[in-house]
Amino acid sequence: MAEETGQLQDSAESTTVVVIGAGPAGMAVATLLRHSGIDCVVLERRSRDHVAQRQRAGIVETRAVRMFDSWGLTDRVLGGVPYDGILEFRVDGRSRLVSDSDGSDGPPARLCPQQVLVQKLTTTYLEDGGDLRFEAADVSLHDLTGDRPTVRYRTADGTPRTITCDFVAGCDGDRGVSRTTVPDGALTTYAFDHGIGWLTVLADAPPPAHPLLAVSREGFAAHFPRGPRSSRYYLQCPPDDDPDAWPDTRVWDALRTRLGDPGLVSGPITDREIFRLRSLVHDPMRYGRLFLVGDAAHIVSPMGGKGMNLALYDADLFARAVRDSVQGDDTALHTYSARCLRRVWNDQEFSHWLTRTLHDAGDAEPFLRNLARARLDRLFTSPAAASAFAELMTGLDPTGDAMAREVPGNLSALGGD
Ligand code: RFL
Repeated sequence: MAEETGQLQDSAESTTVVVIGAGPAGMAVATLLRHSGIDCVVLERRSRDHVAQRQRAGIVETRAVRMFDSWGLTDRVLGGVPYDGILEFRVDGRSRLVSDSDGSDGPPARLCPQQVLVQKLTTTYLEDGGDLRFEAADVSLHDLTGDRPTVRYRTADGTPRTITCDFVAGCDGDRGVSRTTVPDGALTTYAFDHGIGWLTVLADAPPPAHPLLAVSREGFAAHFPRGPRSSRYYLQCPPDDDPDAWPDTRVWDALRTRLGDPGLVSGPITDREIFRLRSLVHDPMRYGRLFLVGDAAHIVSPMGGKGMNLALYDADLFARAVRDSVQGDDTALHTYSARCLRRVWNDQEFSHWLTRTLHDAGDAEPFLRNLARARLDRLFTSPAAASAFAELMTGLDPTGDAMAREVPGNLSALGGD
């Protein structure tokens, strides 16, 4: 490739897949492709440091761990520690432990913060000779419905670059360029706003014994581990609330009240923001040779911990589909969107159910509050309900799994691929 600088002429490179975005979706796609011996180039608009520090999810679910296992990559890409599958619900201060262990053999979920997963995927990809370009500006996608799409961008020093490829993986999140390049009308968007806000706080404070979800009349709260000395907390609040209205003392007072734990140990708060609980699905997850992966195609409210895990699911299906295509079989590329969307809707339903249950059980009007508390009661007392919950938490539920066998006679109801 020519080593131009400044505004000198751009000469096109060629690869099999250009991956836009180096978050969990992009780095999983790139690592799996590279592991399959398939060329790709990853373009990320931010710096390596910025991407490596972005803290969000904390648990790689059982299904995703086993997915990496099936690629022989578990030891290289997963950090953290195995998760014992125990989740604590605290309702008005009363504790109930629910196990999401499915009783099957095979590795369990991992307490692995999102930034640790991204760092390890990045290291693995680079060790395997991967091509990853940070601070790629003005990325634009062209000829997506032709045989050889083109991706243009500028390097940090302003040099224009062009890459032609067979496929583009749009892994650039909800606000990236990939999906917005798709012409109006080509995708259908399904959106839902829960009308709920969460103040989320990261702190250097002791993690809980188990991930903890708390219901109270003061509103929902949660406490999750994010490392040996780090925790993420959530506090329900109005969606348009102001983070400045939550000084440290108010945060810790509200957590102690809602978690029913007057002795909760505080620590320095390192990050705080307010976001709306919302859900989005874009259908199909493909336009020509552009394939949308992860948050670029769907947003799930964080309740249930599915967003990052869905990104890993999409990445696995996409990498396998490209691998097949390189060997002359395009079937999996054609079914990619339908197969992903089936799990996406399954996980959206779970997340929606859990969101409604845990918020309504606290401060909803009396009828809805009693319905939500009846759902929790069933979860705590019925082994069948607990088992269904465990299936969904682990991601091992067959309902949304493209590989699962259909129930005979139920194909049309399930909207098969
Ligand atoms: P990401 O992580 O947003 O990464 C997209 C990457 O693309 C880059 N990018 C571009 N690069 C080049 N050119 C452009 N024009 C670009 N535009 C963007 C960005 O810089 C970035 O590096 O999307 P991805 O990879 O699809 O991963 C999705 C996950 O990040 C997301 O689903 C989760 O974080 C959601 N989520 C959670 N998921 C879980 O599974 N469990 C959890 O417990 C969990 N907690 C959370 C969460 C999301 C949260 N936020 C964002 C509200 C907690 C929070 C607070």
